[in-house]
Amino acid sequence: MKVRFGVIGTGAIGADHARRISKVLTGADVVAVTDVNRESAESLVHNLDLQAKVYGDGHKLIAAGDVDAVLVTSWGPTHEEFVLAAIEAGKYVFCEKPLATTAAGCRRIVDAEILHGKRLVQVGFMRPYDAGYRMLKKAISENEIGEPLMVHCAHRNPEVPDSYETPMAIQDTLVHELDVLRWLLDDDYVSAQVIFPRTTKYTHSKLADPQIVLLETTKGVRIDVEVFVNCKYGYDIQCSVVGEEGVANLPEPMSITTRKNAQRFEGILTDWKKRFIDAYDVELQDFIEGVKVRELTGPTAWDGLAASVASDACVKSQESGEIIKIEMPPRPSFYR
Ligand code: NAI
Ligand code: ISE
Repeated sequence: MKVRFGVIGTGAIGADHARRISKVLTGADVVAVTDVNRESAESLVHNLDLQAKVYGDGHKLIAAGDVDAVLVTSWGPTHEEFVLAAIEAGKYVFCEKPLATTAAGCRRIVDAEILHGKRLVQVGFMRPYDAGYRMLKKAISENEIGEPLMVHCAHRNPEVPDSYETPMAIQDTLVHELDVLRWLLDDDYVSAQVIFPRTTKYTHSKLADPQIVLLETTKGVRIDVEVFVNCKYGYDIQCSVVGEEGVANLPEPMSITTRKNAQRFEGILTDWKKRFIDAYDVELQDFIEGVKVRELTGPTAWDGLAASVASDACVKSQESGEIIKIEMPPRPSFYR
């Protein structure tokens, strides 16, 4: 039996996920789509040659009898409403990050899922599915570099739209590190601080860019993440874990080395879609397999909440400049 998806939000990642579900992955079809911009939903159906119905809104799509699983790829502030509606309808839901824009919103989702009594939600944190991060995790768990002491990261985008403002560096961009580093270190955060270096001339008045985020974990690991979203030269994700016995670095994406005109060079990707293309494929295939056997194993609503609690602290620190304590509520046994 194929898993029948309904897609809410047919913009950049919604269209890309619809493509992978219908053309790349196995065991699923897109049977329903909706977007506040109806033309966008209609052109997706046309471009991918889908046998899918276009719905007037997300709630009608969730209620549709032939939709088994909902893919939420609309704007962040709409996620909570759709995820809660899917849980209420007893449907599986894959929600792109952020699960909700505040920790309070994530908590409402966690509570609703626990009340339902069975996992229905997977959050679109794809980095734990990336082969490079998996290698890094293996090196740490097999004690190849000893106990981790420090982590140095960079999250660089070539550019962002004008609608991208200072808090989005945390809520939209850093949130990937907030998730993957908890997973990598098997740890939680206890404090966060954001500091602002000299600002690039390529930004605008509502976006302080770059930013440096300093995090501390319960085990005392210190993390620095440079978030630089107008770096111009490419989409570049770096992660270096310094342990007691050695250092493990996230591998660079595979690329040919070209020798030409007395130079030797390697290309750098510019698009997040390409950088994590395999990870997106694997995370969604994993969700499909989970829906089939009624047992999801990917990033949970609790992971969404944990990232959001840390994210809220970082945004507070952006505003005050202070070190903000992070207090994670105790993890319910449901998510152990
Ligand atoms: P986008 O702006 O390209 O697309 C969002 C689409 O949702 C738009 O077509 C918009 O009209 C539609 N939409 C907004 N509100 C709606 C509603 N109430 N009902 C139906 N449709 C609605 O944005 P993009 O880049 O595709 O991002 C969407 C979400 O995916 C965001 O939460 C973003 O953070 C996340 N994302 C995750 C990535 C990842 O690496 N995991 C990468 C890019 C985006
Ligand atoms: C975007 O929404 C993503 O999720 C990308 O992975 C991230 O690199 C980018 O900064 C975000 O805006």
